[in-house]
Amino acid sequence: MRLLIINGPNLNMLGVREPDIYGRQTLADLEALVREHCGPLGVTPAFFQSNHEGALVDIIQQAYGQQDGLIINPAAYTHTSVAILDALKAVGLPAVEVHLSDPTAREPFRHHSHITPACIAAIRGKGFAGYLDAVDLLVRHIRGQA
Ligand code: CA2
Repeated sequence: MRLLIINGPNLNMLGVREPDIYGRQTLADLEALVREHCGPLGVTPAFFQSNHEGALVDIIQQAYGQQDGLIINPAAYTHTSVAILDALKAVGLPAVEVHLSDPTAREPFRHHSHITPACIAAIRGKGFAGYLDAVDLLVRHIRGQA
């Protein structure tokens, strides 16, 4: 099973700034953790991070026919991007939305997600563990369909 893990704008700054909110570990640490978790499950993960909305739309489109599922932390685009919502709907792959923090417990402008309607689940506020839960959820979902 192939899963693509997509991280949006500023998540390349993990471990560099704002450790109180996002922790001290880096994006490379996150990717290594997910890779380690995927191995015994027979999942091949691929990773992509971009600060650009169009690049995120492109990679979602490219996943069509190539990946079995998507894990996406759209970061700030969560709250603004109809383009990412439309791309997820267009490819129709099972997707899980992940947030390190719980945006619904932060500023009001973070409370709404444009992305959730295109996802089978949204996991918020569990830090890196949320990505591992997303892998488990997708594996159950995709194998359950087979
Ligand atoms: O909690 C999350 O994962 C968010 O998606 C993170 C976004 C934020 O806009 C969303 O509301 C919730 C921000 C990502 C910024 O990442 C940084 C990481 C380290 C240092 C600075 C920013």
